[in-house]
Amino acid sequence: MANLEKLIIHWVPSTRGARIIWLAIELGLPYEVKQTVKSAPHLKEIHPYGKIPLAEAKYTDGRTVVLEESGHIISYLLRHFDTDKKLSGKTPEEFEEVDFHLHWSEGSLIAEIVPLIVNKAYKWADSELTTKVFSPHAEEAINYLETVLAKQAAKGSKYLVGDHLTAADIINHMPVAIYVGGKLGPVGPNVQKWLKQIESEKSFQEAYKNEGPPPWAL
Ligand SMILES: N[C@@H](CCC(=O)N[C@@H](CS)C(=O)NCC(=O)O)C(=O)O
Repeated sequence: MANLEKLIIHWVPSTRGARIIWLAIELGLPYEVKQTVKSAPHLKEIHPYGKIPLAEAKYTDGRTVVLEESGHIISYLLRHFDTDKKLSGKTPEEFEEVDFHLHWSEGSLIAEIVPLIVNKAYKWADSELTTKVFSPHAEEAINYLETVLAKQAAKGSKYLVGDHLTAADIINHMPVAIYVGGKLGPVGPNVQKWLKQIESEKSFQEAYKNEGPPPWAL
């Protein structure tokens, strides 16, 4: 069977890119970070969508598997390289919960938060659309995480799924960090504690060591 020679991670500071570096570190994969800029034309030559994160899994038999879209990249890497199920969920129930977060984070959570960042950046924060539609939806998503984390805390866990860091924490970090750091709405104590906890992990510190200013400060 061919082995992974290298995972090339195309990365831009202050984007979703570092979450893939974080995952690669946690999985102990050989990886190389190629820094670029958003919408760089060469990215579309690698994958026609051309967004960050974008990764290329290079195998010892000469194959290259191009990986695009956070949830898909993470799920591919878990399927192929998380042999002891460390980051995928140890039990079938935990596996489903992690898988839920891989979809929910990009499909729901970030979708509720992006309009708030845009409004903040363009100073439309007092628009009716924000106060009546976007803010309540984002708040609902963050409250959902608060509920999950409160239940986890009652069981003695500091993480979203099971008793240790999983891909659920990794994928949700960025949208929550933006929401909390950008002061986009109220945040419960368990979400705040969770954010501090995962940001204190060694693998996080390593993955984010070259990170630029947060998106709300750009
Ligand atoms: N849902 C996608 C979002 C990808 C995305 O929009 N990435 C941004 C950076 S965080 C990007 O590449 N923007 C540049 C552009 O829009 O051309 C994922 O999670 O991979």
